Amino acid sequence: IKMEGIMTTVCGQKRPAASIEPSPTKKTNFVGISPLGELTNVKTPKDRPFRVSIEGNIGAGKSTLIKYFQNMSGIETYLEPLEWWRNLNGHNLLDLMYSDIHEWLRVFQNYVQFTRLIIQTSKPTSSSTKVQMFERSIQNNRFCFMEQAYKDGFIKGADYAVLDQWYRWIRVNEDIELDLIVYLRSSPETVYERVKARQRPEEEGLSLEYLKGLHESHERWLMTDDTRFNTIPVLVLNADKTLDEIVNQYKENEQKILGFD
Ligand code: D5M
Ligand code: MG
Repeated sequence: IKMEGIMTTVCGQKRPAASIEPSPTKKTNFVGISPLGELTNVKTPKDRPFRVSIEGNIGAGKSTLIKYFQNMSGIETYLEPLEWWRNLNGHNLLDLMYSDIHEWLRVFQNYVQFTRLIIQTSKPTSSSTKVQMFERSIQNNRFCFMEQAYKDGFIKGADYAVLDQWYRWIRVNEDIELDLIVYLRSSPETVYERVKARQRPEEEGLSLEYLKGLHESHERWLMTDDTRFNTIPVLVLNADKTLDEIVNQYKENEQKILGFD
């Protein structure tokens, strides 16, 4: 897939690289039939702020985007709780996960899902909050990292099934609805360079192969019209550009990203 240009070809279909897709009629977000039955009682209250999740590969620039928006009035931002993952009663789950992924990815996925649930269901701190902006989402966990972990053989069928049951229960019983996903779309080679440059200790051994897998997983989740994977509108931004160009994209798309347009 070529990353340049306005039009990109995905699964043989032409698709604009920066556009908001109309939200298809809501069916279900899930692959297969749930043993819990049809998801008819999904809560979708309208008396809450606009919810946008910033998605993209490791090193795509999610935190940078969030920093751009974080001091604007009426916006609450929620960075990934990296410090929770790094210190759970003294255990560095992020480090354990990268040091032995077959052994630890399962528990890491569990804890990430749990912490994302806490964050994504947190009430805005002020009644004047118009927008809640999240760095990644519980949907990301389910449809991107978890799918890839299973595909790579890092978690087994039984692990996958249990995590999936948790997700389904959450989806029905909590309001985790998102109104928009901003996909910072990058090439694996670009983010590989950025990850190496930022030198997060846990990510030292992170391979280009792993980033390629995660890239494909983001593509399958977000660059598709298949409503079993995603029904949330997606705004795609080119994250391969220089920082200045990227900030310009934020400026140009500000109203869309905040749900005002
Ligand atoms: O960095 C976030 C870090 O956390 C990065 O190393 C990926 C990892 N991460 C986040 N969510 C997951 C899940 N669900 N499974 C495995 N690894 C995960 P960032 O630069 O913000 O992408
Ligand atoms: Mg980050």
